[in-house]
Amino acid sequence: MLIKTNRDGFCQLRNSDITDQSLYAGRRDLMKLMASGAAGAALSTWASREALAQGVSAIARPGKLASLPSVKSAVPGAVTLEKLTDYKDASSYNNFYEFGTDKSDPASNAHTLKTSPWTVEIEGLVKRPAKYTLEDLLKLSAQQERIYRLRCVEGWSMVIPWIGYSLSELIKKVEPLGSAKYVEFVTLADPKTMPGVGSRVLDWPYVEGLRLDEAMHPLTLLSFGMYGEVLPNQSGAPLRLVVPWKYGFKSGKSLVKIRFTDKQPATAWNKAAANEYGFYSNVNPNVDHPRWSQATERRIGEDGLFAKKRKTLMFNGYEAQVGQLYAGMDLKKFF
Ligand SMILES: Nc1nc2c(c(=O)[nH]1)N[C@H]1C(S)=C(S)[C@@H](COP(=O)(O)O)O[C@H]1N2
Ligand SMILES: [Mo]
Repeated sequence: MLIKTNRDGFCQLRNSDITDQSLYAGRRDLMKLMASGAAGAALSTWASREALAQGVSAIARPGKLASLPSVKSAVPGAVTLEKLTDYKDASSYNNFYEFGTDKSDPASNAHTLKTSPWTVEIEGLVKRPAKYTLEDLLKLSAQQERIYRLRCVEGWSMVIPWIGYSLSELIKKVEPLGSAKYVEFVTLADPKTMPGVGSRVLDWPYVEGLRLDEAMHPLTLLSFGMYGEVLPNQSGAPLRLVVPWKYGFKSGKSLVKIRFTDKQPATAWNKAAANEYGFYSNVNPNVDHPRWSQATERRIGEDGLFAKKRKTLMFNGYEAQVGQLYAGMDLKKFF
């Protein structure tokens, strides 16, 4: 249970943030909502406790982009008590190679991305292949706020209040055939608006993949926003995946195609360096990257001279929710 395992994060939140005016306001709003019974019905006991402790929707709402109203998610594991990463850090320290390979490149360059009109094609082994507009997708299911850790394979992590709904909601609508075993995610590769696509660091378009049961897991989020607003371009606007128990590169940004297949998809990072980036890429402190350890991580925003590294958790802390998906598998072999 998160309340036991995240003592540190909890204490930190109380000491440093509890006096924050906006946090108080958020807690009051949430308590009013709960008292009126509007939110209570949708929240299990643990979820309401964790949401109350964090005052989720009140924190760091930057106010520059269109707001994205959401309800609190009741998906188990969707809320962590750790202190949220500052919006400024989450939107200025990014990996989005289509806009350059430096962490600051996406924030400087992604303004050229044109996020409207936008469509996502669903194809392959499904009963109902379709072309969805962004507007259709936004309405397809209720938007929820979920606070997930995202752990990059390079050794840093963030805690972000994402907005979206489980990808399973969309998958159920298109009805995969019995032969569908994998899902391939293709992201935009537009040389006109994405300066990085001219480089050969990766084989464009950026492609990622999941096993169908991983894609159907309720934690797998189709995300349209963060911190109460639509995604900033550098974070993968207008929609991206967030798979919180896997290394960050599995969470493809600016999705344009979702394809159901019977074969394991060839993914961009695996094609670039198969010995370094496996198909599964579950966060695992016991399986090192060939060039560095994965046992610890640096939390963005805590990178002062004396900041302690954090221990990386098995499946990024989501083992109770997703461990079963890998029962009996040799995770050193299927890394
Ligand atoms: N299309 C696309 N998606 C991408 C990437 C990318 O380069 N292109 N980088 C991945 C990597 S390596 C990480 S760690 C996360 C970073 O997400 P963030 O910038 O929102 O933290 O996005 C992932 N999604
Ligand atoms: Mo990453």
